[in-house]
Amino acid sequence: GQAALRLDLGPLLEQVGTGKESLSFMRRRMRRLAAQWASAARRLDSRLRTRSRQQKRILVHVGFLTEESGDMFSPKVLKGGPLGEMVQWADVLSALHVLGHSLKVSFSVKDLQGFLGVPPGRGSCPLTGPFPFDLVYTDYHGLQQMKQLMGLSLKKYRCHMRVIDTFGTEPAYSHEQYATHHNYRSNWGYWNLNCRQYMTMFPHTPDNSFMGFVAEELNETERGSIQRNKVATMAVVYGKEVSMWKGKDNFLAILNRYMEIHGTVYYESQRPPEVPAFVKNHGLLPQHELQQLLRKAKLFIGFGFPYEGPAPLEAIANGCIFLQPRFQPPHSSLNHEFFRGKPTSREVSSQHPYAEQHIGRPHVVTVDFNNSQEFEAAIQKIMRTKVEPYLPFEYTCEGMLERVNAYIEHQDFCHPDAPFPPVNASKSWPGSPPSPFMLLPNTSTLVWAPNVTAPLCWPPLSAMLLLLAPEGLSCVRACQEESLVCEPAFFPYVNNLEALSGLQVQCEALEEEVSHLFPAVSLEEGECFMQKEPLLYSCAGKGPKLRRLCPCRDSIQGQEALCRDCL
Ligand code: U2F
Repeated sequence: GQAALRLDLGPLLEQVGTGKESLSFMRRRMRRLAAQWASAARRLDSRLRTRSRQQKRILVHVGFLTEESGDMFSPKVLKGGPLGEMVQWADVLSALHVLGHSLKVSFSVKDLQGFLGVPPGRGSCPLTGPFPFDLVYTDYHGLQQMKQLMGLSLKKYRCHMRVIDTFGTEPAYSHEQYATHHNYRSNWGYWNLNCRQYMTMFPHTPDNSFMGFVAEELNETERGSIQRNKVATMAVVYGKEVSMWKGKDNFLAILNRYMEIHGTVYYESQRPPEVPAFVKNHGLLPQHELQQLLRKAKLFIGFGFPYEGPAPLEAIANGCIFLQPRFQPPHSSLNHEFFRGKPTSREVSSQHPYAEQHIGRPHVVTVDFNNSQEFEAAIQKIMRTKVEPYLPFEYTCEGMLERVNAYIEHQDFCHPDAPFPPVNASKSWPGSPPSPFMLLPNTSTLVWAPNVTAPLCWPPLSAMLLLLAPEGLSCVRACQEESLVCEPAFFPYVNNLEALSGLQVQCEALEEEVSHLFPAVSLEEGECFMQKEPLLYSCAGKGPKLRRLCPCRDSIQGQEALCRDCL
């Protein structure tokens, strides 16, 4: 049947059920944002109505909340534990429901088993018959559980999987054999998925798809009253768990000279010693009360942990300025305990790189906290700076609906020719010399918009701009420096000599290899390298002495996941 937008979250709330603090948290969030989802759906409706959208059969299996995975999260919901993941799952569920698809929701292995039609019993059991879902949204725990239930037949159905993965998974870690032999070891990874099947919390890793979540939107009345009620001397500290306050006394002391400091730190009975007496601690607040506090506050300040959570976006959306530490050198799985074992070598340049790089001043101030002069000057400046509440479009309900809908309509990893085109695709290239060349303004980077078409490719190839990265740079960076986004879906179309000659590269020799660094050109030998393994196409890959061949694309202002021709 056809998918029709739904304005009522009631039926979804019933599907989510009760019985755990994590589920109650998600239900409260869904209820609180229901009106916002409905009005976003109305706005989107006029844009989508002209298209017919198939209703998809979707299973949502939240692995990390199952008893079988140990569920470390639920017992900590009211005690300062991580809530970001639950924020995101609540929003994923809401978006899929609003988009009108047919949803099954599971928080236990037993329910998962029932939905998949695996007969009860011991041992894993191959599924017989067709896979009962078009799409499965799950996480790393859920994948493991499906493997236990379905055994090897999971491999057959893996193209249906979408994995919610906060910090992202890079191709080098995802390819089982390659990761094993090249020391890209991790606690996760190894599933041989196309990395675009991993969906992240922020658009930080273009090798993955950006799923995101939403923050509260303000109407005109609320905006007005926020401006009137801001207290220029009020600061809220980011950190609901005591450990996040350890060793921060001198920052707090400096801040205390200028502002009244509020906290929302969970505590049992006594005030935690890490939280100085001059701090007004409210204890962990329900989400809506935290929003009220943020509406009054001028400053929201992070001390380095948690990384990349939702709270800074909420603060900025409520008119706060977010002050956070720069990390020099950047934190990553190579040098920091928290990221160790995560399937990525992404370098995290501050507590919240999205806020730093995508929002920036005046809403976000990133400084070296070890330099107390710089720190103090930042506080003084923030108190004098006026800002409006700000929320990037991609974190509004409408933005999330638009993006998730585009993925559902266009991302197909099951089609025999998709996501990798037939090998002879290069035949469709125009004869050389290809044209047109372009010089991007203000740079010397040669960019080429090749004239190739491939109906199955999404984003469409019309969005492609091809460039040769400066030596040693990843395609993530190289595209970014031209205000573009690396688009891994385009790699198969540029993994050929025509693309290189289009960029006026002359190859002394040509090699085809299995490596996440290719396609690329080696500067020393003048040797060109093509990619042999489609799963290893990687925006993140970078190597010394290598100039990578990078397919980039444009993006819609405020919606980085989509290009202008993507909709
Ligand atoms: C991130 O998880 P966190 O849960 O630590 O992220 P935060 O940004 O602190 O907050 C998540 C939500 O908690 C809410 C707040 C946010 O939506 O409204 N909250 C609240 O309800 N009451 C309060 O008093 C304070 C906050 C990240 F999301 C995870 O993926 C990571 O695992 C984790 C560690 O890096 O950081």
